[in-house]
Amino acid sequence: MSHSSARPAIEIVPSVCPHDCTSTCALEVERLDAHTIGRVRGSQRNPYTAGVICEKVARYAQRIHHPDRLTRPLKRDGPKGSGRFRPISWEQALDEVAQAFIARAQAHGPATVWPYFYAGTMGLVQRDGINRLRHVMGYSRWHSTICVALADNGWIAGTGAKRGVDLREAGEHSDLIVIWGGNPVNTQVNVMTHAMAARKRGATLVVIDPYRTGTAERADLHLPVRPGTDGALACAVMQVLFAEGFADWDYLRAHTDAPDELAAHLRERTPQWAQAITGLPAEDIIAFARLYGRAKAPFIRAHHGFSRQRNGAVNMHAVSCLPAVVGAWQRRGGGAVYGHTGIYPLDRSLIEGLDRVDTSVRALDQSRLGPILTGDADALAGGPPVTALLIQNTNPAVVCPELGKVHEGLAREDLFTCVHEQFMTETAAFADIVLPATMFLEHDDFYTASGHTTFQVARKVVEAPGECRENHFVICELARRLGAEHPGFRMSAWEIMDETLRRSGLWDAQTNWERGGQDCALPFETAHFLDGFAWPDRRFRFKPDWSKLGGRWREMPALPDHFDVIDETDAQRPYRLVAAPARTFLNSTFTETPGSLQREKRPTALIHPEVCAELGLAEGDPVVIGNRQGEITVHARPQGGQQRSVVVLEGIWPNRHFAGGMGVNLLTSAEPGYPNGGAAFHDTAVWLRKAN
Ligand SMILES: Nc1nc2c(c(=O)[nH]1)N[C@H]1C(S)=C(S)[C@@H](COP(=O)(O)OP(=O)(O)OC[C@H]3O[C@@H](n4cnc5c(=O)[nH]c(N)nc54)[C@H](O)[C@@H]3O)O[C@H]1N2
Ligand SMILES: Nc1nc2c(c(=O)[nH]1)N[C@H]1C(S)=C(S)[C@@H](COP(=O)(O)OP(=O)(O)OC[C@H]3O[C@@H](n4cnc5c(=O)[nH]c(N)nc54)[C@H](O)[C@@H]3O)O[C@H]1N2
Ligand code: SF4
Ligand SMILES: [Mo]
Repeated sequence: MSHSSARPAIEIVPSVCPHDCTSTCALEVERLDAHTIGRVRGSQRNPYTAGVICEKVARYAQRIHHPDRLTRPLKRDGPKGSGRFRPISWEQALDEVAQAFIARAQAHGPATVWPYFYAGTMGLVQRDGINRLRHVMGYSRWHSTICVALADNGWIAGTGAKRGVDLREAGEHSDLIVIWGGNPVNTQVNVMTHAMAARKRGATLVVIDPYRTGTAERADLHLPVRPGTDGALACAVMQVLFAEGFADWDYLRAHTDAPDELAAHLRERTPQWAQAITGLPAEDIIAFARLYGRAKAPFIRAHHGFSRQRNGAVNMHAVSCLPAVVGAWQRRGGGAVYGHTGIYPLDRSLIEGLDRVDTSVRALDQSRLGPILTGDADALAGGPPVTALLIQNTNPAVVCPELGKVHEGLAREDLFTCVHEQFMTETAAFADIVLPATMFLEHDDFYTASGHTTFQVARKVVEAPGECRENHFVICELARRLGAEHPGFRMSAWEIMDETLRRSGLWDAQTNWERGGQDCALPFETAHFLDGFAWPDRRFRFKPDWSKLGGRWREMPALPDHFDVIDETDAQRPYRLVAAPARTFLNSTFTETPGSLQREKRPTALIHPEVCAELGLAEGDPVVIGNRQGEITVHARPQGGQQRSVVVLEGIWPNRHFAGGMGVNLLTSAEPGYPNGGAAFHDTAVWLRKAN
């Protein structure tokens, strides 16, 4: 069949999606030549992701071969934030960054330098290697709060560990699936694969979300709760469960800490009580409680979305109490999951330099970048000003709360900022030095998953364009120039992976790659906490010791409750803004790809039709959303299925898409959540006004 002019067959190469999404899909990538990819598909090798991926990653060729990719190091050539740059060599760029860090550390002490990163890639070597440099140099430590702090603390408060029952098992065996506070149709499509498989078998699907999401549209029952009140809803559900004989007292006595106290405490937290707080009719709360109580194997998929409230950890904990009350953990397909990242037995010390941590160095809160850069003494934890930033894998000029202060801070002429990026993001535009970064298909790395249980190694698939370099290269080259010594700075990414796997007792990198990942799932008894919750007394905690989880615990309720610290509405600000994720963006990533922009169109506020009528707003009209931090202008869309007080704006659109030049995070607060910080992105009281 072969003849000389035939094109070579397209090669199909395995990879792993690196994006900040709990699905961590196993991928198959078409390699057209050494530099070019074609389609990206889901791989069947992983039984959780099972060949299904989201549309944005299926179109990855648009992103990796985007004409706007950064390909050369750049030096600022105009005022701060002007976006004017000129190309320089890697040598010069790295020398200038190292010199700036050394000079500022001499003037203010090493804690003046703050390596600032997040999860643009979830690959452990490329993402977390920056911590090795941080710890060896004594730079300011990192308090990670932008995403999981509230949810992790809330989940761990009761169960003791970040793990739970596999959603695949629920897909096969559960008769009631509750998707609580998340919109997986947008944010992690594979949850729907398993939830819909259950529904096909006859299981009931319940979605608890302030607005009628794509996920809610697939549900048998949608409870449009008022944002920040899930604690009250969970309490009322438990009140009904105890009152109507659905509580499993044998289980409660054997496996939980304070069931009698809980039952007594809940007596007054009736559906009527919760109606006033949640805005949900008491009958609907009772109906849901009965569905849950009668189900043989009810399963809760708890998401991050509802934890992004000042009281988010209390709400997550309250929800995690439900399966303990009815003993659902004992049944196949029953129980709950929020994430599985606690199952991977990984020794991260080589990657992160954990052997070199100095706990006397101050830790700075990721979400409080604005207050930190504008000199808030409390946010600076009593230490020196931050005068140098090294930013990798994150776009804080768009995604961080209190954006007004973030921009004011990034514009400081005395602040030296190096941004390592794939695109000229709005953060990179503020930099002194911009370095061009590889994408996941252009470097090696390995990945844990939160939504499933397989640990996956991925190899580089194609050559990077121009002078793009991986994160690990930048960290090692800076280490050399700064005099930082650690074995990790002298190894390749692959060598670090191999050595980490060896120390962790897992398959070596090559074996993992050849076999398509190592499944770290725990046995049934452990996954269901039947051999004990992860506490010394092995009991689930209805009464968590919040003081062990963070410093802001004194005001917190001892037992599940409505913890009334949210940004409540008042006469001036009668609406609650939910700044939800968009389907074809991933945070601010993919806001550069044509396919995603076409679908998302423009920043749009979903507003109750009656409110639209009152304000004289028709579809598409410009509307101002504001609070004391500022005002933004977006387009209105009347939408039912949500409470009148709820306004939803999907997507972390770059600021340039808004008429006033600032986006949704101008309005969100950097005030830390309880008990240990965490950004409350969906917890914002606002006013609305028709724009002139
Ligand atoms: N397409 C897309 N995918 C993404 C992302 C994205 O931006 N776009 N982001 C990624 C990231 S970083 C993460 S962490 C994950 C998060 O993914 P999940 O953990 O699945 O959570 P989300 O889907 O973000 O949850 C958002 C939903 O929470 C709802 N919500 C907000 N406040 C409340 C509340 O008080 N109560 C209740 N019950 N619901 C509430 C919102 O209305 C929204 O529908 O998704 C990842 N995947
Ligand atoms: N209003 C509102 N704000 C939010 C949220 C919300 O729901 N609403 N969600 C919050 C949440 S959950 C999160 S996790 C944060 C996420 O916020 P970020 O972590 O900032 O996520 P992205 O905006 O996707 O930016 C990631 C950046 O990393 C870059 N990148 C990707 N891979 C690499 C790499 O290998 N090397 C380098 N050097 N760069 C790379 C990408 O080009 C991209 O610009 O946003 C938070 N902000
Ligand atoms: S669903 Fe999530 S993990 Fe899967 S391909 Fe899309 S972004 Fe990546
Ligand atoms: Mo996140």
